[in-house]
Amino acid sequence: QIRSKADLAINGAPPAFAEPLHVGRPNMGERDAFMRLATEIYDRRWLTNNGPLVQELEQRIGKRLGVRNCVAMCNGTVALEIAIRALGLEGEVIVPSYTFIATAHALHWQAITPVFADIDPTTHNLDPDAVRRMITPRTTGIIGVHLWGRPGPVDQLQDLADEHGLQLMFDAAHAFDCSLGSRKVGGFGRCEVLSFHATKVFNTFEGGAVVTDDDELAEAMRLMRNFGFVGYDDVIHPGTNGKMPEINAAMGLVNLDAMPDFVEANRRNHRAYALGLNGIDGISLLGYDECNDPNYQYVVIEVHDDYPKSRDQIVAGLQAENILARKYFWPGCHRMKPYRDLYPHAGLLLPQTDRLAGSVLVLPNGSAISSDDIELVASAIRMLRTQ
Ligand code: T4K
Repeated sequence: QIRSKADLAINGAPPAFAEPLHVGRPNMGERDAFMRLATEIYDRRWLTNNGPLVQELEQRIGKRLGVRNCVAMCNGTVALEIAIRALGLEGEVIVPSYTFIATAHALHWQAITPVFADIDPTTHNLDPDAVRRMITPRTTGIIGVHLWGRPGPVDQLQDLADEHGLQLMFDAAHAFDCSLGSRKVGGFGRCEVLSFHATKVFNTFEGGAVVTDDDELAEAMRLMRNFGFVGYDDVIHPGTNGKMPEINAAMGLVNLDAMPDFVEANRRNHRAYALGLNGIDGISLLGYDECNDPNYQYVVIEVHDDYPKSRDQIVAGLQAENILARKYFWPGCHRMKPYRDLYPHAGLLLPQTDRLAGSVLVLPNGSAISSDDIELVASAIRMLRTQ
């Protein structure tokens, strides 16, 4: 525990942690089970191109999420690009700016204009009224993001999409295995995109998938992820290389078995953070609703005006302790170089995004973090307040 100002690294004390404490330390399932699958891959000499482990992973994820199709991909960004193309999006597509840059890039990369809409400051998800204000005759779709794994306003967005004849899809990179009440994430909109990056609650080293109940859409995406090939010689669709390798699927199968442990560790960590941060004026921890089967992957705190330091000062203080807290998703996509020149006035339309991007920080979580670690992190934040 950091008990006095003199214990803080910014005041010259040794850092609280000898090794860096990372936000996205990967969750790892059983090593022996992974090695067994790796050996099978070696013996089989089938390394990629829709191998048996990829097919098994797709089956298991589809069943788990209650969707008819899971199309595994090499990462979440390519999965987004393929889904966007399969839906025929063009012109302008409305997205939040308060998201990882990949959501916007997946559009811009395909010469589609990402039009940034503001968020609801309490949920951090798209505000349907703000989305409505951004619809123009060039709009073809909306991409909602279930930020931090908390499901977005799916019904309101679906109503808006229906009213204006727009396509709706979701970036569910954070929301693997989460629900909205009794409805599992995976079945909302025309399709939903998952990321299985190393830093996600469920990882395949790198990886991703598009899940959908639309068989035709799934078939198109299966073609697109494999250059449009059907059989050995025939190309019937434009495409790219979005395939997931077998070794990634092996990691996925092992990690699927361990999901209850990962989520339980995250939930335990969340409780420990809630306890540790309790009563620190000016700091609030973003909660999860138990009814929505959260995966608790992100420990998100907001620094309010009555905390005497800025968010960036806290981050600097924590980094001095070797606690690598992150400023996700600062400064918002609209202020990143590829977009700020294209949309110089976007900031005026995004007051909540600007405010949140300047006041949120994400703390270390995952199965590699212990309750002692969390006590130490919380005590650092408590002491930094008085510093
Ligand atoms: N949509 C949304 C809403 C997303 O959040 C993301 C990805 C995507 C789409 C795209 O999906 P992918 O194409 O990535 O599948 C990280 C991840 O790279 C990215 O996947 C994730 N979102 C984003 C929120 O976070 P960085 O640049 O912050 O990651 P990085 O490398 O700094 O890792 C975070 C921490 O984790 C580091 O302090 C080190 C630690 N770490 C990381 C890796 C990779 C480890 O300890 N071991 C590791 O193997 O973006």
